[in-house]
Amino acid sequence: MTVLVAGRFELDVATPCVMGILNVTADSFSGDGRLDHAAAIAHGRAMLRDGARILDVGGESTRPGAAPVDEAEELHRVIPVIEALAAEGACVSVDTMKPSVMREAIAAGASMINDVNALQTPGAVGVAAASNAAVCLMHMQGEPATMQTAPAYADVVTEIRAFLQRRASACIDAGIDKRGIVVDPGIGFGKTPAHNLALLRRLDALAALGFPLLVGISRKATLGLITGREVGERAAASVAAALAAAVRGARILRVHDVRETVDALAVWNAIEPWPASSPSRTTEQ
Ligand code: 9MG
Repeated sequence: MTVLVAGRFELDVATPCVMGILNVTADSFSGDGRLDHAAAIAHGRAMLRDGARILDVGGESTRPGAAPVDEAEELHRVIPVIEALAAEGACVSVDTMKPSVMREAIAAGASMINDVNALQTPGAVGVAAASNAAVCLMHMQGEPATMQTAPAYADVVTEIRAFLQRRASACIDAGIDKRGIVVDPGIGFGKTPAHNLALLRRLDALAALGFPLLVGISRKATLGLITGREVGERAAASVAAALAAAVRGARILRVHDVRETVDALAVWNAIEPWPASSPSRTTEQ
């Protein structure tokens, strides 16, 4: 499957593409949050100029221990940003766990739902099925407040693969178009660094599910552990990890450092073309 249908967009995911992270929060783990709408919109435009194919707009931080945000505040943060960028032609994803925010975001022009809870909140699958938005189903063990306390798996790859297959099947049974489903192992969400590295090494097993695979490792703690660098100094480590993920089958890289990642993917492709080697593109239907 090489095309991802997301609202009015058809994204060619035969080759890897970049999703730019647009946090409209005060407390993003990577320190990149922007509560000012105009600044967030300007940053979104800059990421599009740098080559992002999708912008992932979020108003509630999911970093370990982050304070929850209520629905009204989350809507206030994300809707104006989604409206503005979608009206300019961007393929916008909304990063939320709340069905009500999903619904309003789609009405504001979002073409994709990125749910770190894999649409398990009651009502979430129904909202997605009633729209033509794509969905990203991410694995998380536990919940953001406590997920890093003691993550444990018998076999992390097998368990996460089975979870993603179950969630994708539930979505298809509920009427979600299978051409709009993306799966994601959820690097850092209820996982130790060893779990994260095991998953990155075996992304091929997750890609084999047949859905485009999204990986988000940008600036995360595992990279800090490997390099000894603070969160703001992890761009090179993030690019290296994104490339390694792409080589193993990831087709959407969720990143902060869009320009650097797009350039690295282009250079890799020039040297060693991706298996299905056509230039990545996004078209509006
Ligand atoms: C919101 N968010 C933070 N990290 C993420 C990741 O790795 N994947 C997805 N889909 N969303 C994420």
